[in-house]
Amino acid sequence: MDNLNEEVNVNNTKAVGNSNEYSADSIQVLEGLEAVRKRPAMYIGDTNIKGLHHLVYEVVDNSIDEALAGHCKVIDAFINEDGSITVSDDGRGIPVDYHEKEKKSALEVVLTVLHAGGKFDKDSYKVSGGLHGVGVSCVNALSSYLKAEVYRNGKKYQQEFSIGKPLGNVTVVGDTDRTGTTITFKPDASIFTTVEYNFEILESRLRELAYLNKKIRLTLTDKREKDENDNFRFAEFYSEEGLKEFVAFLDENREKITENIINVEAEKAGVPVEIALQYNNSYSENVHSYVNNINTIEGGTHLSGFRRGLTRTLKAYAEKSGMLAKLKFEISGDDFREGLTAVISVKVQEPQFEGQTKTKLGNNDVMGAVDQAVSEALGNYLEENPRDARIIVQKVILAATARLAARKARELVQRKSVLSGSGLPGKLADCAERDASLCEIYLVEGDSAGGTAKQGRDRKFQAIMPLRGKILNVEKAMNHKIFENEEIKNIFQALGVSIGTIDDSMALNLEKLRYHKVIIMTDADIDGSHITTLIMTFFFRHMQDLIANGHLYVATPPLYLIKRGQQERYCWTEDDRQRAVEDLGKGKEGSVHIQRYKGLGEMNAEQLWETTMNPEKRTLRQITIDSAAEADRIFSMLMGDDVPPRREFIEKHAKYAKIDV
Ligand code: 0RA
Repeated sequence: MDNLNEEVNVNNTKAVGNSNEYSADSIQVLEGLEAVRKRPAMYIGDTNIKGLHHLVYEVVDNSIDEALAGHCKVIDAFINEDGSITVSDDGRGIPVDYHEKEKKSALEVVLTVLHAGGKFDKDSYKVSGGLHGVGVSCVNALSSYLKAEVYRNGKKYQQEFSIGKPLGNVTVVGDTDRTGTTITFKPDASIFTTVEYNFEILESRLRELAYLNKKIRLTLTDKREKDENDNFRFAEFYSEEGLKEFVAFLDENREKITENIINVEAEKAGVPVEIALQYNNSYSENVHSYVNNINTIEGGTHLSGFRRGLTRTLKAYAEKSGMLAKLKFEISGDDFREGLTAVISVKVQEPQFEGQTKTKLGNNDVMGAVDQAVSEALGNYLEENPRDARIIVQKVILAATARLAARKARELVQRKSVLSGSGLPGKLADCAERDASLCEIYLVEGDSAGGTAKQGRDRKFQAIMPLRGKILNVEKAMNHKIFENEEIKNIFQALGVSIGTIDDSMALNLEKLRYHKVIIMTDADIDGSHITTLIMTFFFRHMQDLIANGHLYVATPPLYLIKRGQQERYCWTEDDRQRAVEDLGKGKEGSVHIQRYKGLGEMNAEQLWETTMNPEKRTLRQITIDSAAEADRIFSMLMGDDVPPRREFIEKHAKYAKIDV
């Protein structure tokens, strides 16, 4: 195709190239772009910050596909000065020749026909394509402006669009000696609730993509502002070894117990399988799975296959080595995954996604493929590395022993709670409403703020649960310690969900959840943000379903109260404060008084209600699990033993607003 004589058909009246040589005709028209504008959320998930960033992923995914097909090495992304996005690659360039059936150029088809991109090049191994896999035409539909620049056949071509409609035909705008595609788009502000891109969100997705697709260079440049050295903010990602480096990155702040990261790379039953795994001295399981570069947070057949293969292979080795001879109890599947960090990545031609968030793989044949791949590679590794093998088996035995102790502690707690009547903790000030979907519980730092919140709340639907000081650091504690902890028992009991093992809690019994909004409320200072992080870590590790189902929130108390005479303004940011001081400063009487709220305790009940608890006025930040892998790493860093990186991180992101998980 590349050496075709491609002219551009400017008038759209005459065909260029012919169908024997070129297969552009095979593109099928599936749906109009109006549908996308009418119901954007159906195509990109939502029209908030997540959907906004999804547009970039969609474009980058096309370039990744080109790279996976072996034609592209570098992908550069830019946040431009005007807030638009540019994604540029050095692939073959989107074809620009005439498409018979559509009566327009292939480029225009790719950019204006839903799903056209994927149907284009059947021979290439195309498995990428974002969660919704809608293609770049969908980005076009949702952009007030989009420009495609194609470098191909010694020419530079260009075509511009607005809300998905061509502003003209594709034209030759110059000569070139390179190939590639550059897409620039400006998200439509009438569609999205915000059009401001966040560097960190894009950065973490590009990093993830670099690890998942080794040997591709991805860069991100933020042209909106320069730093003190007059440089744009810039990040570059390249991984020579892929998943192995991903696991090393995730475990950077954990103590490894084995020498090497175990690497699995195989193709079984036509399914390419890549896995990297390593054990560390923590007590949590950190297994992240991907299908076609999509993080499958609900797991699925590939994850089941991995667990099966891992358990069977380790069990067989342990039995053969005689290390289990004296053991008087059964080892469970969970025990094999305590302290395990792993990334599983499979590429599936026609993935079936199931589950609430459509991130659970359903294809049955993938299970056996992953099982077989991990069994073979791990079996060989254990034979060749007896030292590591012994360490892993010892860790598994320790996990099984601890699990038994945890179960005993848990049973004790549950018996006690049955005995204590209602089973609700004494410190809980419950609400009157019984319909859980209308109920909220505030987890409040400290008894004194808890008291204010109790006075300030609407007791009809708001419950208050004061937590004393810092709750247990679950990242460092063993399971039975966690379930013996008073504050943690109180949280479980108040929420009405039973205390489970790590594995049980992944499938929490959310029908019993007594409040559909669980709101963390702490002081707006460093200590408060640390406590918020501790509580979020707890939910992340032990009630991840609660987060995944959108039940966890963080309250946002104001930082300042600005007063002048009778006028009062609450402020949440430094910018707010400056503006308020300027506004109120224009008045005549008295001076402007600035009160800095250091803690919730400095507000009276009415103020707390007005600013932070009243649903009409408050802002709640919903916690989501955008990137579970990134969240995992951040939690292990914030909560782990390694103090310097934690301090560095907290200082850099002085507000907890940044550790959005
Ligand atoms: C369709 C067919 C071919 C390449 C592409 C699309 C393509 C799309 C994008 C989107 C961003 N970068 C891209 N690079 C390539 C194959 C064309 C050929 O065979 O030459």
